[in-house]
Amino acid sequence: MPTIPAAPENGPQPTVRPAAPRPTGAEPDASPVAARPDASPSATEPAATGPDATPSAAQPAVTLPDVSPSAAQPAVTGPDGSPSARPGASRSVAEAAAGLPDVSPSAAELARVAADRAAGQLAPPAPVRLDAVVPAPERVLPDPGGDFTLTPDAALRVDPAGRDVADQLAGWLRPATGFPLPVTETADPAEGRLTLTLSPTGAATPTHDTRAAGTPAGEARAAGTPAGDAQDGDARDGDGDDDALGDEGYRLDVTTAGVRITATTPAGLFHGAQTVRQLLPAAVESTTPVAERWVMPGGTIVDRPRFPYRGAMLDVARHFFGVRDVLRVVDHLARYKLNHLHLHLTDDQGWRIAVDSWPRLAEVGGATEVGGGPGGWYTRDDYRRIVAYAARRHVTVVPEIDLPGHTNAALVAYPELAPGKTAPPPYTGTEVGFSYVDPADERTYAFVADVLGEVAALTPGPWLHLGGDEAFKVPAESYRAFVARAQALVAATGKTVVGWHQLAPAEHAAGRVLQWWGTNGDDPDTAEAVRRGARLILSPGNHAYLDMKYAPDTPIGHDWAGLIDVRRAYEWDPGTHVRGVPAEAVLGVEAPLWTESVTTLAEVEYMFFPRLPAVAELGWSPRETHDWSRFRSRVAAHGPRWATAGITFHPSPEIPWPALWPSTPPQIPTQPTPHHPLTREDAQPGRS
Ligand code: NGO
Repeated sequence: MPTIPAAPENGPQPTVRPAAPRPTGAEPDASPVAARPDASPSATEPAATGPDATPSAAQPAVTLPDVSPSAAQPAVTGPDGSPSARPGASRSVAEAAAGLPDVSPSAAELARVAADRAAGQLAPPAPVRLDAVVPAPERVLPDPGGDFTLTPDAALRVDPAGRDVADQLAGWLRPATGFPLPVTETADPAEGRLTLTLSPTGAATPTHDTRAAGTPAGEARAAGTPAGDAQDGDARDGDGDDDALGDEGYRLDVTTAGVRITATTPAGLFHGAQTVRQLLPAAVESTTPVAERWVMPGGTIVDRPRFPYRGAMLDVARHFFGVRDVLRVVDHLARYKLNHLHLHLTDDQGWRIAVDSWPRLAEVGGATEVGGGPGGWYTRDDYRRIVAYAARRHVTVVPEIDLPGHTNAALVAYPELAPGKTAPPPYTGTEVGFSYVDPADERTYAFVADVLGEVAALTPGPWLHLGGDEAFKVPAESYRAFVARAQALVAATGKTVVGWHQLAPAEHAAGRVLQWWGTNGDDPDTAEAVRRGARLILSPGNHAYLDMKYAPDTPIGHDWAGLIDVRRAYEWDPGTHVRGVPAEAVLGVEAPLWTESVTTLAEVEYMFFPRLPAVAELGWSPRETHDWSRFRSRVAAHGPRWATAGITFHPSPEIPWPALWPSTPPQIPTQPTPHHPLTREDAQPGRS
């Protein structure tokens, strides 16, 4: 068991929370975690060198719950329920399904015919319902007669502005289908045979009007797939028009003739493409070709988010996570239509971003982490790579430089910033609240200005997160004065301030956003700050903190804010959670993952799933769709998807996982999976 070193002499006071227990070191052979079947060395290599490499393909070497591939992909069974042969990656589905080698054109043709016949005998895939999407769409209009089957000759026709989304969608679908899925740009998507069309041209005519086909919007609402009422100041009109899709909305029409995504922005197209991915059978997550009938349920979805800010936070300071891990986290967010990744870049245990004007911050401050590991930091290129990868997935990076507390690593690097001007020892424990930069020294403000300036220059997004939490040792008046100056320094970079809600008593700054992490919605200071103009991101510690344990026996995580099972993560309303804060003042939601006890990507995923989709749904879906029993059924269907994609998750007993899974539920990882070696390489300065 990794030891948590004793606190330094100037360390924490006894008022702080107890350290989270680290996972116990179970014997390797006692671990019920199954190795991913395709975790061969070649499979662990990145699929491509650029940021566009799909991390799910590049990093399959994570642990999986003990679910056999056949159970994870129940659709690929013969009529008698026996597993069908699973074709290898290097062979076409047709050849493999026929059991024939790749010898000659005639053999290949025979194989194709045989495969077609075999495909006809395959058990139909577990049907995906149009209303099974997570997060729940605003409006769902099923058309049982309109199912679409993706075939080998399918192509994506796309308006040039949607090209990048189409390329990404094709990239998600090609590995499992084995189909070429060419992407062609055409100004007139209706030209030629329509298959998958992405059109950013706004209110385009649907390929097939399902309302005219007898599934009126009112009927869908009555059937329990409600449309959103106007709320949160947005323009939902409830009449089924798609003329108010906004910045992120989309319309999806699935007919026997094709699939069409319509949106006014690439972000909307991207969210629509993620919905398409979810409407295909779970086997679409396979990284190798699978014999499957790629059927999508017919009908129309008109969808847009409830809140503009939907995010997750990764604490890369307590334990460092390399670029590849972060890219994979971005993919997880994007699946569930989360559009912000908050990176907690600095804390007592490590400084994770290179700052040219203060180089020792990363070089010295980055060399530690909780438990005494080697730490790491992002070079400017590393950070740019994360930002670019996220941007392509319509995820905005929100960098946090936590000030004035949580700064031990900075003080180790630059003792001049410390109140006593002497370097504290490096800190690798898990206490909080003991460190701070000297608010009485002008040099501190030069440091803050330089750091914020450099980070802002690297960050295209509008936000800079100032932290501000748990500066217990800074007197209230000095704290408020420090925050006022730091907020002004953020404004000078052109960015908008975000900070933990401890910023509330400080003066208002234009546009500022407070991230509320309380556990009791009765918070007059925050409500008052909102009255003065602040907006809120909701991250209630007892609902949205993904570092909390699911249950008492969860092997990692905290419990200071209570246990958070999936239902607790789901059962709250961001629009009404803090007394005196109206829904219009709520910018959105964020699920933070602090990593005092989280050391690997597999553990990140274990704490994320299935709770991250729960918080994502609170941020995206109209309140009218909120329904725990429906949510748990919808999320259950994602278990096979995660298993197929090699994503670790908690097999929560609250979720009715598909019956085809083994009767013994998948087991949780009981010991940390070591960092992938490539991840460590990513930590090396100059490598990206
Ligand atoms: C608190 C604290 C963090 C801890 C976290 C653990 C905030 C905003 N400050 O949340 O330093 O890591 O709890 O749950």
